[in-house]
Amino acid sequence: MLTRRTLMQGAAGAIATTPLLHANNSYAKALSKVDSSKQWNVDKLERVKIDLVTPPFVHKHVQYSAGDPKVVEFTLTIEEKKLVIDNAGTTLQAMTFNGSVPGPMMVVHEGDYVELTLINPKTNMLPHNIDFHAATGAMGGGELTLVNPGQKAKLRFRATRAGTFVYHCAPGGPMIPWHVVSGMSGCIMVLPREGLKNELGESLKYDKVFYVGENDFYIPKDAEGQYKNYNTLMESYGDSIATMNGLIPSHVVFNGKVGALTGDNAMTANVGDTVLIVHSQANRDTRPHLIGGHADYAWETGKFNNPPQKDLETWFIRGGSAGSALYTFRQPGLYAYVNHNLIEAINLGAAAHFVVEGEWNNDLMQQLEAPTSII
Ligand SMILES: [Cu+2]
Repeated sequence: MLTRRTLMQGAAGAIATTPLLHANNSYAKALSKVDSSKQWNVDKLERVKIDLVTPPFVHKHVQYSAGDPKVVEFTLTIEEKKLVIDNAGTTLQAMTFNGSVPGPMMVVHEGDYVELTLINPKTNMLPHNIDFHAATGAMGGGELTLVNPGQKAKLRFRATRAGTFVYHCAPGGPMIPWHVVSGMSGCIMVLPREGLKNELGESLKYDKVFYVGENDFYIPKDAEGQYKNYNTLMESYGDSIATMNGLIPSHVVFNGKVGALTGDNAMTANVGDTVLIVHSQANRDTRPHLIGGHADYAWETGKFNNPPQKDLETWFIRGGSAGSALYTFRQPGLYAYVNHNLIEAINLGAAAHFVVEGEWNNDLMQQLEAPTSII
């Protein structure tokens, strides 16, 4: 019999379960649904040509309300060149996309078509290609983009999954790890068409986005224990493979060099800014940590159609992937952003800085007594 009491119990039960159901349903509804079986006439879609920028910066883009799919055009030019990778002048015979380590970050929206022109100038010595983890199709486009010096190729793929994904060179056999640890990786961020969402399906927006690409380098040493300096890529090959196969990196760095993102090159923000930090590692696991801050939201695996984790202290980025963390700075100051293997951060180089300006909040932290003698 339906009484007022049972009705109320039912109502109470409904209330008790509502938040969970609400969260799941909202998130599910909020996910962008891209029908990859729908055939678009690519020739009639709007085309956008993007000028890529050097990391940690990211080209301008809209975060949400992306409208119909677009064809987004990018160009990457491969540069083989010697780079200085620490403050002692140690050099790497590097291989790069667009001259930087990591290569530039690309941003598109789920369902867009990515159209990449890959150029291998004749001044280079080696064949290269690009494998997009975001792409669907054999070798991630690697077989279709293998270019000798003096050649270029163009690949189009549909970005059917939302998230941050690594791209890297993969020209075959032992060339693959050598090219990757010599600098040939980068990241593409495929945003959901309606932007990022929290676990309840509510919109999340960022004021700034930075791209941190982490690399492990394996610089051979001479008999005296000094890092060797090579005149050409091929001259470095044999020693480099032997050092790589020892699996002990000589350097673990953000953005190609010890100190690339510290001091004058620190990333900047203001108190109240919400910052998205995208972090890739194409070869090896890492564990980013913002000292004195957190990830308000983190997509450790980088894939935006999963609800983000909240309030993380350290997040884990699997080798061969890119993840991201969203944080609103609440206090001014100098923040170190590190790989929290602290040996790798402090002794080998995997550290960056954020300089944050604004008003200090004593409620969050206050020095009650300055250091003074105990006696
Ligand atoms: Cu390559």
